[in-house]
Amino acid sequence: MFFIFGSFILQSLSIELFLSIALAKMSMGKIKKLLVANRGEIALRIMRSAKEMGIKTVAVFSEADRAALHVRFADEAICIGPPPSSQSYLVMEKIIAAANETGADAIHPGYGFLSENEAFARKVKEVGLIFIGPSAESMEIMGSKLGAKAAVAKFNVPLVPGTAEPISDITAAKKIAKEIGYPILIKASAGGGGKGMRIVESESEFEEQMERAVSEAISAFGDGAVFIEKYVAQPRHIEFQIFGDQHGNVVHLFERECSIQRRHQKVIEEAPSSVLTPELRKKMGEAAVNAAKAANYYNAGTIEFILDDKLNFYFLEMNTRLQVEHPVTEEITGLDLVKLQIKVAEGEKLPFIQEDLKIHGHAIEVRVYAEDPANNFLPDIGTLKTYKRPQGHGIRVDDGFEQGMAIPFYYDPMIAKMICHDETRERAIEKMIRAISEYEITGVETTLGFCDFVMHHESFRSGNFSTKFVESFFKPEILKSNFTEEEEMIAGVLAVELMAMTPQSQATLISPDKSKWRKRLKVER
Ligand code: MV4
Repeated sequence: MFFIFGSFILQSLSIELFLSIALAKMSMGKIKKLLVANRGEIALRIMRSAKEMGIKTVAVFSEADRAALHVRFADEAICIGPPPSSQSYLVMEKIIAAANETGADAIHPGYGFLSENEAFARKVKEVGLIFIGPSAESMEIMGSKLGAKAAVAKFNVPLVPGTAEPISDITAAKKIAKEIGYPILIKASAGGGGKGMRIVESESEFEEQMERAVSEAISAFGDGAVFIEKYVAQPRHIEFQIFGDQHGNVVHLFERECSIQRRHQKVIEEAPSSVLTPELRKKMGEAAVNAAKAANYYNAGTIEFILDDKLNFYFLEMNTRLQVEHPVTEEITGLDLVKLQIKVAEGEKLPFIQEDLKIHGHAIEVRVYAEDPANNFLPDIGTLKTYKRPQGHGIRVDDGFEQGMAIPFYYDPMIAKMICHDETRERAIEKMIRAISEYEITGVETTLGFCDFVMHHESFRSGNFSTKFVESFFKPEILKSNFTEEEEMIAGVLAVELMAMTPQSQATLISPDKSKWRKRLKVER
């Protein structure tokens, strides 16, 4: 009897213990407070999703960002140093200290800054915090281009013909280049953004270009390893959004077309791509999922492909972060990718399988930079004298500014991302044209006029364009003056009339905003 009673107590004790461990495990992954190690629109975008999930938010900011919107939006904010990012947003210790000080249990790196830094991901984990992103091991595999190519090759992902190893011996390299066939590309293994990349048209320029590629790679990445690939002329840049959980499930969330870029900086992205057939989408999607599996990948990632004129596709690299252009994927899938990232980081399984996912309509994103497209896209830092966002159905503006704010000179000059979503590509373009015309920004030059030019361009509208779009079709003069001779004559007449007026009537006739002069001239006509 005593024995039975004893074992009953023991049993119920062990059940209780089991239950409490299980409960602790279930809530262990639950994030209560999230530190966002970023600034601007992406910090706000991440915090919005966290807030909806009942998660408290912590902002970090540099001295240049004291008045920034992400600081005001967060539940708590900590200053992490002087304006240069090398002394603030890039200092791992300061960010981890801020997390400890505020009792945050997770860190979201956003994009840029520390988002693809494997040492940071490792450190965050070591101090017992959750890193919202992939494992440091996955980041390490994909961080080297050659390492990434070697890993995905084992999973049947198509690669551009080329060398699998870094090249150092010129004679051997020339022999390989000849076999591949000119033109070829020399790329830096540690590369990114086209740095350390050289086209070689023929054998006679091989040595010179190789020397340049190596020295560029050393100065930019401290690593001179380069490799050779067949040069794909006028490719399209198509990337697949993938998502994995920590239980081995990986799906793709379709593609984004990112061919409209200048100097390796994207300006316009859309989803889906107008060149993919359902069959090609399925094939590329499967290759993207395989590439992610090759790195035991979880959380959000992007597989970059180039597509040649015969619709052959090749893996280029993987980006192990949430990307700037993720909203177009959100619009066509109806998913909130940041919420999904947080849930996956908490240990949850993906709530869907591939077959559940469908494309809804078409989404286009334009990046509004404080840059002057008429002047070689030079950054134009200043204060937003007027800042009025467009409104209406299917328009989303992700930004980090309000009227009167200054764009800090220390960081990326992106003012906003504007995303238009509609039933078809044509309607999304029409909506974007309307939205651009409604967007009012004065005080700085912006890329809005350039984006308007692209939206009207026959090559963009037909869907028949490549990564060469900007250099082939865009001439700065296009934006410099598009007044007709007649308009310029009216302007002259108005100027004479104005000189004869009192200052008060002058002020009522024209606004200091140049864009209004044009509207006025059109009315006069
Ligand atoms: C290429 C290529 C053509 N052939 N590789 C540019 C940056 C880096 N991510 C890879 N890039 C390219 N690799 C081969 N074998 C053309 C580019 C390229 C490009 C790629 C994607 C988006 C825009 C681009 C603009 C110019 C060149």
